[in-house]
Amino acid sequence: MKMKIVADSSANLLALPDIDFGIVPLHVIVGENDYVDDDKINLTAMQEDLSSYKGKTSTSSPSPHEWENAFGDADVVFCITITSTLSGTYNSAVIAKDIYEQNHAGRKVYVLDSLSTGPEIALFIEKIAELIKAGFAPDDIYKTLLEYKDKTHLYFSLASLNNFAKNGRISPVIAAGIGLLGVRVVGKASDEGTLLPLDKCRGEKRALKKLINHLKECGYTDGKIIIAHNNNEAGALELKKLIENTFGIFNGKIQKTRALCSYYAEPGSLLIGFEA
Ligand code: X90
Repeated sequence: MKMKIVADSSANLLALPDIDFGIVPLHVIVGENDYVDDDKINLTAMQEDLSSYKGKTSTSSPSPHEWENAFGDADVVFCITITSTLSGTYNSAVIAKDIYEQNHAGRKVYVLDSLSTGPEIALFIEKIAELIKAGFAPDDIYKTLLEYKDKTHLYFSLASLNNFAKNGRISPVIAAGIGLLGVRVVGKASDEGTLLPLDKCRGEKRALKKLINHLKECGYTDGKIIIAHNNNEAGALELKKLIENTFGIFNGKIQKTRALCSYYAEPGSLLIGFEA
């Protein structure tokens, strides 16, 4: 039985060792330019374009057809999407699932709405890969995944909320002031899969301190952690050091955001997914 993991590009991953894995790209649109969030994208060019362009910019979700193509010829697909509350990506995956299962009797697609994005999705993907390699049956993998989802979190420190507000994905009142004079917002993915602001912080140091406090509140001890940063390796390394100092371990890794997360988590931002 051929099993495959397919996720959208908000996971910030391109490949997975020893596992059949596919990524479906979202798009970042800057005027006439359509940046496809795949392995061929020039992220530096996209960022320069975004910084200099004065007109409207936006993002768009993949079509059902793109999902279907990524399912390939797998008998069982585990499909993980960015939160359905902020993107049409999940809806289009569900449509693709129905078509795929109708066209190929006996095949099955499990679609999981992550209610999150980035590094928390990456944790889900790694968990599924582990379970596939350990030889578990599809239904058991899916059940375990749902239990796992209750133990993971996504927190962030965002350098600006401009693109969130401009695209109607957060209220302008909440966005006001973030980004000015180094003001950051620390917050989390809510249970409903929306952006929940928790603290306004002046300066990165304070933001990192808040993140550590949130880890403690969640009961974090030594679980897996993935940090994703947009052009802020120094901040990611500082956070890693604080985690080591506070919890005695950094059981994780640091990744760079790809296009979709880089658009909303603007340069200087950090995302952190962890198991508590
Ligand atoms: O369909 C589309 O065009 C994509 C819309 C995506 C909107 C959300 C992107 C979030 C990217 C930003 C920080 C974390 C916020 C967490 C909320 C769940 C990452």
